[in-house]
Amino acid sequence: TRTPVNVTVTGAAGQIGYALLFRIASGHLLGPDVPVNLRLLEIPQGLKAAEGTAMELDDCAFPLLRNIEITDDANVGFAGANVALLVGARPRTKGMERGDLLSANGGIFKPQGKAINDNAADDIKVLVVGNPANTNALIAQAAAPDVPAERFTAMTRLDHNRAISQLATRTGAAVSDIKRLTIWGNHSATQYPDIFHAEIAGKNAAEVVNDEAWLADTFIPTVAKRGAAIIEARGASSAASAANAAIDHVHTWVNGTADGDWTSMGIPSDGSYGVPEGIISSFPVTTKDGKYEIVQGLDINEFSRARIDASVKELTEERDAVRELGLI
Ligand code: NAX
Repeated sequence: TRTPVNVTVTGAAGQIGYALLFRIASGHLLGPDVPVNLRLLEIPQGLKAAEGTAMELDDCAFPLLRNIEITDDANVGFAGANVALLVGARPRTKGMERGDLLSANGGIFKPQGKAINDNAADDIKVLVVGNPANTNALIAQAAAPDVPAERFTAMTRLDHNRAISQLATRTGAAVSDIKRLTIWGNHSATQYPDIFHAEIAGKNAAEVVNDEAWLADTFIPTVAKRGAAIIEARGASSAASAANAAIDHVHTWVNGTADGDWTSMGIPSDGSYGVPEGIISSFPVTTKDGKYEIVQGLDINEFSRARIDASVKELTEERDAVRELGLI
């Protein structure tokens, strides 16, 4: 039998945590034959609710779940972690400026990055879900100099999945027929969902759609503002779909992309496609044997170039702001 994998979830008592933990414990994160130990990291006010969630996890009698530890100490929470899902973050509240938001999150992600550096397993893989996810990932990464930079990633898989779903609805295609969609840039309203290299049942998606006005005026804003639309409809932000995307992100990273397809991940740029090296930006990536690679050689048209550049500009501004704050 396999040794259990240690999975740490921060913000475990939150709504994404509640949708996420049961799927990790039932084997959807790593596979149906991989046992897991769960470490739930919360702030002191969240500990009691996390204990309640752990009681429910016990009550599921999941065959793959070996043990659960609950803590508010990051050094304990990340001890021996093989996978860390950083979900807990400080949300933007009324009257908060971007600088306030970045520094509040720096207060969370800098110490967590250090705790990962000092305590996690050598093969640690980190996914940052808590917003602003790309820049929070950059802060954590900068605080973990002994961990290879590429192990710090940010979630744009929810945007990726949303874009596939919108494209399927528009074209009448099955979700499973859509391949090679790309989210570029920041997980924010400036993100760019790119269908120019996507395929629908083997045909070029942009040619199937053949409607640039729909792309510019409907598709892109619908995907980019979907989070706000969910809040408007549900009275709460995306939780189950966000948890599902986190599962997808890690599952794909560990288990690989299908032949002929790719996914979208926020990863440290190596300078590809003119994205400044070091910022954590979303790219098209293939994965294999627990490693990812940026898909190279895609032809970027003017429509795409302008939108990638705009989102990347926002990321470089966020990087400059956290640099100024001494967070990286
Ligand atoms: P909740 O407010 O329901 O839960 C957050 C939890 O994090 C709380 O239980 C809180 O006690 C805990 N927490 C706060 N600071 C912590 C710390 N320093 N250490 C450990 N735990 C801490 O939020 P939820 O709806 O679960 O969303 C979590 C985050 O995901 C938010 O930042 C949200 O903006 C972000 N999202 C990111 C998405 C993405 O695609 N990247 C999509 C969904 C979601 O909006």
